[in-house]
Amino acid sequence: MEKICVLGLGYIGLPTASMLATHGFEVIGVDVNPKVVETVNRGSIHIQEPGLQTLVRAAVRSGNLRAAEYPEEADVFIIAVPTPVTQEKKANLDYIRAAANSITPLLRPGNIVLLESTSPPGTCQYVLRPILEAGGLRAGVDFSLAYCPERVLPGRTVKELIENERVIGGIDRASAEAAARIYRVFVEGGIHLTSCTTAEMVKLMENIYRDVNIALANELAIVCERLGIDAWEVINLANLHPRVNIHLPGPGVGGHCLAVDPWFIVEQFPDETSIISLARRTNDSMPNHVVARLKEILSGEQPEKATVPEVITDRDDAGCGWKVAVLGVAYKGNIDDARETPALPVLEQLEREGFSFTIYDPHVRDFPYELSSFTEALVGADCLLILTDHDEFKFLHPLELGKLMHRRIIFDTRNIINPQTWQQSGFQVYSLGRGTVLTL
Ligand code: SAJ
Repeated sequence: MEKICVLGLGYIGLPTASMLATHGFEVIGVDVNPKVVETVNRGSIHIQEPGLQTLVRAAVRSGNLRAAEYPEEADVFIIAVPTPVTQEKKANLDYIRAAANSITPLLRPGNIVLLESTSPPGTCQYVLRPILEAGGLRAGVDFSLAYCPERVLPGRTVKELIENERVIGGIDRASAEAAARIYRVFVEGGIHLTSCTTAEMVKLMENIYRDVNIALANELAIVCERLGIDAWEVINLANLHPRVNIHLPGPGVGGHCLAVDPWFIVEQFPDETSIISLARRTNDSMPNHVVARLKEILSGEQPEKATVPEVITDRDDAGCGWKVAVLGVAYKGNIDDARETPALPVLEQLEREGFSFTIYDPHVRDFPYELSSFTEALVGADCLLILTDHDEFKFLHPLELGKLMHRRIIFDTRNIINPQTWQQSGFQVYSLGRGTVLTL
């Protein structure tokens, strides 16, 4: 039985390791976090993803998946570690380097090394290759080396891992073919072979395309608010054109991909990437816009029990006295992931501006601000602020909620509620991308 060592048991490494284990490979899943190792060895999961629990349990029970803190000799090594950006928007490849350094002493002739982590163009050739070759073996001669970017959508990881087409880039043709042989075992979508730097660029452009398109939608939303028309209607109608696919506006772009990957190219080519960096800045400015709009919405109202602080601090107390119930902090709907979530800058600004707020999210467990139960979050609130498009928020009962609240105002930044129903229950309804109180 071929042995595969998967480095990193996160959102990609864990499903990939489990998938390989349930398809007849002996798999060692490596993670630096002992808690993750212990959880996986129990057949449990530390991240929520539909179908993942069943997959991991099956993999562990089959005896083919085992987790460990350190890598072991194997036939194939798959690196699936994070590649974050630093504060200065530079790619941080430390985790890739550490993973590569840990496998160099274990490499044997005939091995295959695969990188899955999203990486700046050139990483395979100029970062990974020299580290692995420092052990004395030569890539393309003694071992194969390829870039095999993951493409799965969080929330649909298990399904997409099987069904999506894959792009695999080798440092040479033989490396790409060696990698394809492994993935073909469970991938039902087509597998397309190319060079490793091309594959790195393909992966980045997929997410950049989305980020730029969302920035366009966000710009459109702000213009429509000023115009007093409905951006969502504009998008629906424009998308009827067979060659137009405008994405959706929102409170900002989060997650560990779209908000991060574009910087990998901007860092290398700052003078050639004005569109990419402008899109990033546009999307990053959306939390500001949400708070500005919220203040505008509430400025027509006066909080009844405004508590003016006795000591004047350097904060702007514009929001003092208002209680906002925030619904959703995950970076997008129906997932538990709050990495790079635009909800965080929204909340930080609300805090700076003296608003009080409560937060409810039915999926997220781990968040820098305190999370409340649904009822706790709503009691006495002046305004509901929807930041995440969780399904749970699409079917709320405004009449019931209204009874718990102090004022009936809702600001929906995802366009997921039915404005008519809410208006009929006495709510003032505001949406991102719509200029005024909605009158249908
Ligand atoms: N968003 C919008 N408007 C939209 C679509 C998304 O504001 O029209 C926001 C979301 O709310 C979220 C962010 O963008 O905050 C990103 O969400 P997403 O669903 O676009 O993407 P991710 O980051 O969850 O996953 C992406 C996917 N890339 C593409 O669809 C091209 C996924 O396939 C990749 O595997 C993943 O990045 C990755 O790991 O790179």
